Amino acid sequence: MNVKKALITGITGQDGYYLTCLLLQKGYAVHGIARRNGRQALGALEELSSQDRERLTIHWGDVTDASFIEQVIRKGVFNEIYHLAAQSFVPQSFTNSYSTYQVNITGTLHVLNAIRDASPETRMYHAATSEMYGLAQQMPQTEQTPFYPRSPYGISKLAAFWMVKSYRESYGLFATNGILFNHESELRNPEFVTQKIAAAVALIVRGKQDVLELGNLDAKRDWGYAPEYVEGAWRMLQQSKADDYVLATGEHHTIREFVERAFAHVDLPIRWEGEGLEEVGVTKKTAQIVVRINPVFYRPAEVPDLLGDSTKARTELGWVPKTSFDEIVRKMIVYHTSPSKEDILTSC
Ligand code: NAP
Ligand code: F7E
Repeated sequence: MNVKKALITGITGQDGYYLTCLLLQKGYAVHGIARRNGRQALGALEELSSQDRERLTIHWGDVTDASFIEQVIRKGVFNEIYHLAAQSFVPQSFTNSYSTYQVNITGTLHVLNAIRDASPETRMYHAATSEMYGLAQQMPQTEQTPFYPRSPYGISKLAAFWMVKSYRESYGLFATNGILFNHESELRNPEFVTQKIAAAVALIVRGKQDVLELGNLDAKRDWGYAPEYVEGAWRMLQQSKADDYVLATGEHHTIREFVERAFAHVDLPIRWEGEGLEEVGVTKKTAQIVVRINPVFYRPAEVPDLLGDSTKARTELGWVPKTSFDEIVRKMIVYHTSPSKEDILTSC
């Protein structure tokens, strides 16, 4: 039997973890690129069992290093490359725009050049994003919706999106863009709003934190469950022709709703009082203030409302998101309130 071989850049992130599990379950030989750090820490992959970790081959290096990327791809002769590595936190892209462009644009260029020059049969997935729609010009957003990015992150991903399309058309590479809307999980990095809320609510209910400080409560996001989204990415590479696909649930909710549901799940329902910067979230039972607004979390330019239409992926890939908004909130809260977190993660 021919064992398929895959390379994942950004393997230490949230999606890297779930994609690793999926590919190991499918019998792939999985390789990953991870940035060197003094402790050889593997980020989200630290949650893997030691047996699963031993099945991985890690190449320590940075996607901004062209010769390193070329060497890994030339030697590896991979069937599939999932290019997930990115500076993915939108606020940081405003303060560190140069490095965001370096990693997200130049990193993608190096992967594309290496595939074109050293391994043209390799299929490539690029992690594009709903942030490219930014100040959305249509509701809901499809593959045909015009882009209007609102941050250096969105701009960098849009540049990389066009590079992938251009290499597909210019050199005949099997290169796809997955336009993924927000997807969350127990392993979401703590700086993203869903994980920040879930972690804080779990501490507040145990009396270990007083208040959760947030920025814009009225932004809306189309939130799905990460394990289902990486499965969609895998499906994109199993098609007979490379193309670009939106993955989204088709439902959007405000940050405010996420906060309300999270507190409801720990049996501490809240109500809102006041307006603007003075608005607070107050527990219904004890009138304790548990949410405040801190303008430090506002962005120079907000993406107010994202809502995806994934009809193309549903029709052509047979991809269907299954986990509801409420279930995502519940899973993240359960993870943070459970004494044995490792039992909750699905093992590979
Ligand atoms: P994540 O948790 O932030 O993971 C990003 C990964 O990229 C990490 O492994 C990180 O390594 C790695 N990385 C960053 N800079 C690198 C560099 N210079 N060289 C090598 N590796 C580098 O992001 P995620 O949520 O898993 O998302 C995966 C991809 O999908 C990203 O490209 C993201 O922009 C995109 N995306 C995410 C969403 C979402 O809602 N999650 C939606 C659309 C698109 P360290 O661990 O060393 O930082
Ligand atoms: O913000 C608002 C904030 O940081 C969501 C990345 O995976 O998804 C992610 O980008 C919303 C924004 O994710 C806080 O203003 C309020 O409107 O969780 P987030 P994001 O910016 O949508 C896309 C698809 C990606 O591709 C990205 O890589 O929440 N918000 N208060 C806050 N956000 C944060 N982080 N922290 C707050 O305190």
